[in-house]
Amino acid sequence: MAENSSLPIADQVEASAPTSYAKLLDWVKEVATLTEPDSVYWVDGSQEEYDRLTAEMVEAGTLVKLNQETFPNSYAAFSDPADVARVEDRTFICSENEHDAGFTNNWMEPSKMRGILDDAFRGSMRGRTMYVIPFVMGHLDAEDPKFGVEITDSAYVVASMRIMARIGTEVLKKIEETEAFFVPALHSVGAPLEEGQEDVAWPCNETKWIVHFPEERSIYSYGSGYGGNALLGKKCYALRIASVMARDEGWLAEHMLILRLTSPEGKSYTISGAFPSACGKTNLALIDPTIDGWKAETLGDDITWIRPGHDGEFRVVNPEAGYFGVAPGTGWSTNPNAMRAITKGNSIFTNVALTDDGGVWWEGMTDEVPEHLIDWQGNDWSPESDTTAAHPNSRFCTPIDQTDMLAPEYSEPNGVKLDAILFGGRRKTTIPLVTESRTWEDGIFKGATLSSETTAAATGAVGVVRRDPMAMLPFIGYDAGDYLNHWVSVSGKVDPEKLPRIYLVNWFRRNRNGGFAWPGFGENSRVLKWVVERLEGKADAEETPIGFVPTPESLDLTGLDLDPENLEDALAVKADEWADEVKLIQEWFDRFGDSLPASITQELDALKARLG
Ligand code: GTP
Ligand code: SPV
Ligand code: MN
Repeated sequence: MAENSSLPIADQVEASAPTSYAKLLDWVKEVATLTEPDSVYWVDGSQEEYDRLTAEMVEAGTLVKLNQETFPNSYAAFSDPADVARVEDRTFICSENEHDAGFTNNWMEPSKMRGILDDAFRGSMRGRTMYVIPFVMGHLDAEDPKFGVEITDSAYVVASMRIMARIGTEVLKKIEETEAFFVPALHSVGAPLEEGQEDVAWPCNETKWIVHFPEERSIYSYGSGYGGNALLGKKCYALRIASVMARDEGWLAEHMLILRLTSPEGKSYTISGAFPSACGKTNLALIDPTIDGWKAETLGDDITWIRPGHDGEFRVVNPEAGYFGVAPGTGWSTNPNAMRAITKGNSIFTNVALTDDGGVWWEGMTDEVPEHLIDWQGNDWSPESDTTAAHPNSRFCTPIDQTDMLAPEYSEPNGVKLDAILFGGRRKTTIPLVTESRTWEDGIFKGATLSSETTAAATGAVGVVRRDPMAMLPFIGYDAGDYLNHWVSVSGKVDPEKLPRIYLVNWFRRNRNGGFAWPGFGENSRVLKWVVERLEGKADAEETPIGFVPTPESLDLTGLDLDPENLEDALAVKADEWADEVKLIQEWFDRFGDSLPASITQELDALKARLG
C-alpha cells in the first residue's frame, strides 16, 4: 500500500512505485488522479499475494472458500444478477474513422467517447484500492512479447488475471528493461464508496462501457466485474486490440482452441478450431478420444495467435495461461479432463451453485442431481425447482497447467506448426457434421459465412441464428471486410503447400426427431480422425456442392451405437436447406458493401452454380 496518505495520490504513486519507467508511471499517476482511489497497489503475482487477496475477499463476502478436500485452494463468487455475461451492445471500437470500426461494431467519435469515459472514471475508485497488474499475453520470452498493464479496482479481477495470464514482477521488469510498449487497460467496477458507506459483495454499475481505441491500442472498461468485460487481457486485448496489431504486423488473432492429435502410427497434427462463445471450444480442447490408439493433447481453449513462421508455415500459440470455461455441461461423463483439472484446485468459480458439503455444482457436472443446493442467487434449490441451479453462463477459472493432457509444446514461446483449421457453429439444420473445403479460398469463405445460434455467453436473445465470421463477430477490432481481406493477404505469406486445410463442423445438428443427430464430446474424435486421414490422403469423401463430406463408411464408428438414421441426418446436404442458406449468405454479404474480398464473392457465385 502507498505510505504517507497525506500526500496527493500522484505523489504517493511516485514514492511507492516499484518502477521508474516513466511511460508507465505517468499513466498510473494520471489514472490515480482521475479515479481517486484510497491507495495504489502494484501486483507482484506471488502466491502470498494471491492468498492474502482471496482471504480479504472471503472476509468481504465476495468469495466463498470451498471445501479444501474436494476443491483445494478454490473459491466461489456470485455476481450481481445483472452482471453475468459480456455486454456486446455496450462494447465500442472507437477508431478515428467510423469506417474502420465497420458494420459489426458499435462506434462513437473518439473525442466524444473520451469525454464520457473521463466523466465515468472521475472519482470512480473512491474508497477502494487501485491495483496495477503488469501482464503479458503469450510467453515472456516470445520473439515479440505483447505486454499490457491493467489498472483495476477489483481484487476479483486481480485474482482471476493471475490465473488467466502471466502477470507480476517478472513482467514489469521486462517491460521496464526493454522500454516496451504496453497496452494500457483501465478497469473500474464503477462503484465508488463514500465515507462510511458499506461495500456490497459484487460492486458494479448499471451503466457499462467496454471501449477500445484501436489506433492508440488502449482499453477502458467501466461498470462490470464479469469475465470478458473485466479480465482485459482476454477478449479486449488478445482478440480486439490484438486483431488490429495483427492486421498491421501481418498475423492473425483468432477465437480458436488448439489441439494436438497423435495417430496410432505416432504422427502428430495441430488443429485449431474457431467456434462462437459457448459452442464447444473448451470441450474439444480437452477431448477424451473414444477411439483406440488416438492421443489428444491440449494447447489452448479460447484464443489463438497465428503467425507466419520462418519455414513458410503458420505457427500457433495460446496467449493465455488459464481457462475461463463454461461450467454447465462440463461433467465427469462429457469432459473428464476438464473435471480433473478443475478439481485439482486453485480455481475461482463464478455463478455456480453450492453443495451442502462446501463444494460446487452445476447442471451436467454429475449424472446424479444433488437433493439440495444453494443456487447462484443464494436461494435454496432442489431438483423440483423451476430455475437452473447454476447460471447458464457460470464459469470455472482454472490454471491451464493443471491439465494432465497439456501438450509439452504449450511451453514453446513461438508456437507450433498448424495443420488444419475447423470452423464450427451451433446449427440445428443445414450444416453437416463435417465438410472439407474444396480449396483454401473456399475455406476462408466457410469461415466468412460461419453462423451459429446465439448463447448465454453474451446478454441478449438466445437461440437466434446469426452470422459470426471466423467466430469473431464480437471480437474483430476493425472493419469486418478489412478483416476478411487480411485473412486473404496473410495467406500469401505462407508456402501454399503448407497452408492448413479448412473444415466446417457442426456438433449440434438435430435429427428428424429433434434430438442431437451426433453424440458429440469424446465421439468428436471420430471426426478428428477423419480430418487427419484426409490430410494423409487416406479417408474417402463424397464430393457435394458445398465440399467434401464423409461417406458413411469413411467415419470410424467402431463401438459407437449410432442409429443409421442419425448418421444420415448428421451428414445430409439438403438442397432446400442450402437454397435458403445461400439467400442468407447473400444478405450477409450485402451488408459489407464493397469491402468484401473479390475472392470471397467469387466463392459464393461458384457455390450457387454448383447448387444449380
Ligand atoms: P466460450 O468459453 O464461451 O468461448 O465457450 P466454448 O466455445 O469454450 O464452449 P464449451 O466447450 O464450454 O461448450 C459450451 C456448451 O456446449 C457446453 O454446455 C457444452 O456441454 C456444450 N457442448 C460442447 N461440445 C459439445 C458437443 O460436441 N455436443 C453437444 N451436444 N454439446 C456440446
Ligand atoms: C466468451 O464469451 O467467449 C468467453 C467468456 O470466453 S468471456 O471471458 O466472458 O468473454
Ligand atoms: Mn471456453
